[in-house]
Formats: sequence, structure tokens, C-alpha cells
Amino acid sequence: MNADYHVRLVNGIHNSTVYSGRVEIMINGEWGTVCDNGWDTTDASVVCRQLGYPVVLATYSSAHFGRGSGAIWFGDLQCSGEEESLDDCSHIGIGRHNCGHYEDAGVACSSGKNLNYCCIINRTIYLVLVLLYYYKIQFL
Ligand SMILES: [Ca+2]
Ligand SMILES: [Ca+2]
Repeated sequence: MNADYHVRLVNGIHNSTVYSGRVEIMINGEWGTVCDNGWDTTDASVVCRQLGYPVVLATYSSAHFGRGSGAIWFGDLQCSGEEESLDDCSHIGIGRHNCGHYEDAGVACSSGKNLNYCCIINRTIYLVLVLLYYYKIQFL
């Protein structure tokens, strides 16, 4: 990973549960975007994990969060999902692409905290219903 490498999400939501927006990356002091060509959940998982929001809720293409400006750093990313940052993923070369900013990639990441909370409640309700059903059969 390049020492002068930063990532942020622009024009979306940023709170303790969700972080979303246009993917912007700083390389050599310049913020740029990622082209949506080949942009998928595996690539996005690298961004989300680096930002401390380990769950990918959705990926976006076609400048869903508005068009960025300046460089378009990456296109045709092929991450395995294990990389520390996008510049460790396979790609066609920094700044090499045939994309426009109308193709800027976006992502919605989640901390997963509220998701776990929801599912614990759902599982508890399910368990109670199963027990009620079971006891109803016993007493009939
Ligand atoms: Ca495209
Ligand atoms: Ca990809």
C-alpha cells in the first residue's frame, strides 16, 4: 500500500452505522475517482473494510452520487477482497482508463452493528413462536 493513499466517500450518508457515497481516492496528493467498469461488491469490500465499515450494502455505478472531478485513478479493478486498499488490487494501471466522470463508482458500507441487532431480534421472535407452537401442541 502506498503511504500517500487515502480513501473517502462523498455525497452520501456518514453516521455510525452507514457510510456511503462516491468513492474518492487520494494518490500523490490528488483526489480522484474510480471508474464503474468492472466495479463490484468484492472491489467495494476493500474500500468498506479500509474505512472501518466491514459490510457492503450496495455498489453504485454511473455517478449515482454525482460526478467527481480531477483524476479517475482506477478502472477495471479486480480485487480478490483480501487487499488492504484498492491500489493493491489488480487494475489496468493508475490513471489509465477510457472512462468519464459520468461513470464514477459509489458504495454504501455498513458497520453491521444495527444489522446484527435486527437479526438477533428476528431470531428471538422466531424462537418464541416455535416454542408457543410446540407448547400449544403439547396442551391440545
Ligand atoms: Ca461504465
Ligand atoms: Ca471488479
